Parts: sequence; structure tokens; C-alpha cells
Amino acid sequence: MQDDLFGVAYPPGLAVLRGFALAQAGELLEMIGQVSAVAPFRNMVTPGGHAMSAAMTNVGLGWVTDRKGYRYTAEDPQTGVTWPDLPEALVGLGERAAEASGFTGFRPDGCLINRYSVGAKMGLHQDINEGDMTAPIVSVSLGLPAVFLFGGLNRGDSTMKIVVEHGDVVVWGGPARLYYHGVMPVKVGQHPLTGGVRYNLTLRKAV
Ligand code: MD3
Ligand code: FE
Repeated sequence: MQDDLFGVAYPPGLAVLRGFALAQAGELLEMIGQVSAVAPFRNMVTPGGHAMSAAMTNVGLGWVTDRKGYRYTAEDPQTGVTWPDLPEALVGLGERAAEASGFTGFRPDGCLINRYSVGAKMGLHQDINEGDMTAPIVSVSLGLPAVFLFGGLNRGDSTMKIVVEHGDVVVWGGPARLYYHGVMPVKVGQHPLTGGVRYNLTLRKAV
């Protein structure tokens, strides 16, 4: 069983791999720069008409939202051009993190890239737009720290907090795959590699 510093157990299916992506952080940030030159970060609109505070782009199959709903697309709806390829280095990182967490054979086909400026957050939600719920999701945090909130299968379930820092990887699958989760507003800070922002990459099996 994996525990936090004070012995509070994470639920089955949730793994926190501290510093797992640290050695690749520079390479990942360079990739984000290249991707965003082609597929710029944008604040997508929810079906309810609210702009999300985290700016987003994608590689591989891309998660999008607009007034019509949430879905995965091969093309960036803003340009009509295919999202940039999912780099093999990112696929490999996802595979190794999943394997280290007990999920064998994970092969992501898309990665949502979230950019949080100070104050940006993500409300409690479930990730339910993927076609294969037997596959885990792998999250990589870069830059400023953040507090993840996660609960259970029901919106009203009590929540726990985990602080995630630059280079940390969180994997959730199995019984935790459909747990509600969110991100608290990012606090002011400066990170040597990203300045005043936080990035999160989520590797997913979209189809
Ligand atoms: C699920 N992104 O893009 S996953 C998303 O920091 C998203 O941008 C987060 O949620 C972000 O859909 C990273 C955070 C997370 C943390 C713990 C969990 C999801 C979890 C525990 C159980 C289930
Ligand atoms: Fe999510």
C-alpha cells in the first residue's frame, strides 16, 4: 500500500510517483513550446457556456469542449489541422509510469496539455469521455505546484488533497478511474523552468 507522509492511505488504483518525470522535464517543456506554436493554448468553453480557467492544447487525439459538448477529435477545431503527433518519449513515459503503478500494457493515444496561470483551477469532475475505462490515466505535473482534490465515485463524497510538484506523476485506474477530482487555484510563485505557470499533461487512451 502506498501512503502519504502521515500514513493516510491512497485508495486502490491511485499511485503518486514523486519525481518520476523529473529527468524528462526539460524535454517535455521544450515539446510543449513546439506544440503550442502549432496548436496554441486556448481557454475552451464548456457546454454550459463558461470559459475554462486552464488553457489547453493537445497532442495525438485531443480532448475538446465547446457549446456542443465534450469529445475527442483528431483535428484542432480552431485550425482544422490534425493535433501534433503524440511524441514517442511521452508515450514511453506514460507506459513506464503505468507499469510502475501495476497497470500493464497501457498504450496512450492522446495527451491533453493544461496550462494554469495564477488563480486557474479545475472544478470537481470525472474523466468519462474516453472509450476504454479499463485503461488508466497518467498525469504529469510541471512548474508551479498545485493541490489536487479527489473524492470518490459520487460528487458528494468526502475529498482528500495531494500536493503535486514539478516532476511528480499521478496514475489512476481500476477502482479509482472514475473518481471525482479537481485542482485548487494555483498560487503565485516562480518556477525556474516555467516562471509563473503550471502545466499538467494527462496521457489517455481516448479510443
Ligand atoms: C483521479 N487534470 O485534465 S489529473 C483533467 O492537474 C485533469 O490538470 C488535472 O483532471 C490537472 O481532466 C490532473 C488530477 C487527479 C488527481 C488525483 C486523482 C485525478 C485523479 C485521484 C483519483 C482519480
Ligand atoms: Fe480530470
